[in-house]
Amino acid sequence: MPDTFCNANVGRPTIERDLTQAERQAFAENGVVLVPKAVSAAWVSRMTAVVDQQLAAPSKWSNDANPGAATDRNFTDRYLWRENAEINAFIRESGCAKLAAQAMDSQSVRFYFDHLLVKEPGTAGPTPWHQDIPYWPFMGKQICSIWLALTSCTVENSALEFVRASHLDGKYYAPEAFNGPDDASASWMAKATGEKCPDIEADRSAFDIVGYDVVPGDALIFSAWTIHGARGNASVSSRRAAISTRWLGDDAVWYPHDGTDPTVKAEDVSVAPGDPPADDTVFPELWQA
Ligand SMILES: O=C(O)CCC(=O)C(=O)O
Repeated sequence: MPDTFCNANVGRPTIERDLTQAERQAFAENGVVLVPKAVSAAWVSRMTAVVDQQLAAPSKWSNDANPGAATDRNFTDRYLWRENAEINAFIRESGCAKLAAQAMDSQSVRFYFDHLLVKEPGTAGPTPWHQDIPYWPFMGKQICSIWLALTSCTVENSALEFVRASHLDGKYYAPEAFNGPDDASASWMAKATGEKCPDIEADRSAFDIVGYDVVPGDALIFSAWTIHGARGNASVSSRRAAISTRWLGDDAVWYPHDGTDPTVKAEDVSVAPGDPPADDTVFPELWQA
């Protein structure tokens, strides 16, 4: 059962829970696990406020299909933790670092980046099926995301779907732009490597697809190697919003190469290719067993 405590730094009640043995096993076997009530309502409300702020004033790392619109807007923003005090508090104090460590069976975890993912009502665009690892300048199996639901959503309204156990396939699929091939803010993907992700929508029955309806505070923890995607948001009235945080475990190594996310580049870090990301400024260590 989750236990409630008051975090001395923040002075607000929060919830911290451990993964159960069954949840750890589900992550290992399926490459994804649903974690109900991963964080408290207070964190959901604080991150929801950040989403509202970023929609109104996107950062240079945003990706916005329909700026300012209340409907049909597929919006992401990322890499805010260094300037945004609320996200900085979230990654350090919400308990997510420990959840990531437990899922990956890792002795320590370092933080990579935060990612806000919003689909306003009536956003037709799906999130293409993809793996995360080819977007990032890292290699290793102990790398994961925690996608925290800030709104309720069903699979029909753009809750995430996964190809179960695809993290074990040994495949490395080239990244795809979330807002389609003409998306200028994703031009960095042009030089990406990897084979083309299979056309899962063309024959869904050929894949073992699992989707998760969620309520605010639920989290999906998934391996960076697990294929995942989402439909558009079919709701005419409800936003779908989430914050995904990216975590590096014991076997992660720095692997800069063409076509990866330019938020952190080789010149920004003090580590050499092939080394663990032991740069405490860029990839802070936020959990140790
Ligand atoms: O929220 C979405 O639509 C996509 C999320 C995703 O791909 C991720 O967090 O890695």
